[in-house]
Parts: sequence; C-alpha cells; structure tokens
Amino acid sequence: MRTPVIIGNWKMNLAPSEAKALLRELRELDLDQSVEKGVCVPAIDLLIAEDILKDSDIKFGAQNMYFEESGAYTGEISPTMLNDIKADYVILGHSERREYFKEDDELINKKVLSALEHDIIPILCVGETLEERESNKEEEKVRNQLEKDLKDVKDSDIEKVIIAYEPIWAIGTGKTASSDDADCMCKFIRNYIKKVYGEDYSEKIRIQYGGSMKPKNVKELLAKENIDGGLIGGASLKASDFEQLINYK
Ligand code: 3PY
Repeated sequence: MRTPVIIGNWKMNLAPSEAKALLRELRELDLDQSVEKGVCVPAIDLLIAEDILKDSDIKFGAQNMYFEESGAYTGEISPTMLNDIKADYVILGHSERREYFKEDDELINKKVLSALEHDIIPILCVGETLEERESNKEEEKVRNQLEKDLKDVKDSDIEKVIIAYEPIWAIGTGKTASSDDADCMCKFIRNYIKKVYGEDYSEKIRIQYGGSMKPKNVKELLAKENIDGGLIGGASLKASDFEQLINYK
C-alpha cells in the first residue's frame, strides 16, 4: 500500500506576513494522519515554514533549486541550503518553470540527481499541452520527459521520487482531467517505471495528479488505482480547502 501524498504548491503567492498567518492556521488543523502532507512555498517563506511547522506532521519544501551546492549563481538556492533548514521536498520541472524560465530536460535531470544526492525528495512534474493531447501525442511527450528527467537515477533512488502528472491544459485554468484520463496517464507512468526499474519499484513509486485538484474532485481522483495524491495549486492557499483535501477520505 502506498501512502497518499498531498502537497500544496503555493507558486508565487503569500508574502512572509501572509505565509505566517496561513502556516499557523494549517498547524492547528485536525488532519488525517494516514495522509502525507506538505507545502512547497516561495523561497522567501522557507525559513518561516521551517519554524512554524517544526512540531507538526506537515512537511515543507521549495518550488525549485539549482543543482550546485554553492557558488556564483545569482538568485538561486542550493540543495545544501535546503538541507540546512531540513526541507523535505523540492518541486522540479513544473510546466511554469519549463515554459516561462526555459528550463529544459537536461537541467531538470541535473536537479533531480542533485536533490536525491542531498536526500531531498524531488517532486518531478511531467505533462502534455492541449495540442499534444488533441493530436494523441500525450504519451510520447510524457515518456520523453521521463526518459530525460530520470536519466541515471539509480534503482535504489527511484522509489524516493514523487512524480506529478500535470496536464498543462489543466493548470490554473479550472479545468481538470477526467479521473479516468488522469488515472490512465498515471498508469502509463507506472508502467514506464516498471519497464525501466522493475515491478517492485513501480508498485512503490508515488504518482500524483496535479492541475486544478480541489475539495470537490479530490475523492474521485484519489479513488483511482494509480493516483496516489495531488499537487495542489490555488486550493492550497486556503486553510479550509487544504483541510478538506487532506481529509478527503
Ligand atoms: C495547479 O494545480 O495549478 C498546479 O500547477 C499544481 O502544481
């Protein structure tokens, strides 16, 4: 049995004073302990998350990092910095980073390898555009991303990775993939892991759905065999929505 994992992706929202208020609210919620939960916050909120969440079972992480440990990389944060504040996760390869900041698979792969080397769980995002789906190229696109982004990830590390299937056309649009379509792609991803790493690992790896997941659709999506959790955008910015998402059972 895989432990469900639901993580908020705050994106570029909540300045430190607002982050403090929401994190304090989250810490007071009565949340299902059988669900792994966390928030990935803007870099400026990371220390606040470390402080406020330290005695809770809500984990936290970053939304990006560079792969080197230190050096002349203006504007970046490193895996050792994340280690220093005991961050659990880092989101890598989100479609917004791929599109607006031109991150390519080669760079994302270096970041995935670096996160694993530093014991930070990478949440690797993959997914297709609407155009690719409409021309039946969604599997080709996702396979290609998995091949490149997971290159050289060792067998012993693959089960630590969380893969988030996020169809780009469902991100921030309010549109959600149908639960059957989402499950179908998550199954495709699991089968890819089975082919490359073997059945044992494919049964252990956790695959999230992301893209307008909210209290209204979480139960249906998570009832599917291959969907083990969610990467949540807008709905992670309100304590009452976060509570309903985590307590979906
Ligand atoms: C969304 O739900 O919009 C996301 O992009 C989650 O990462």
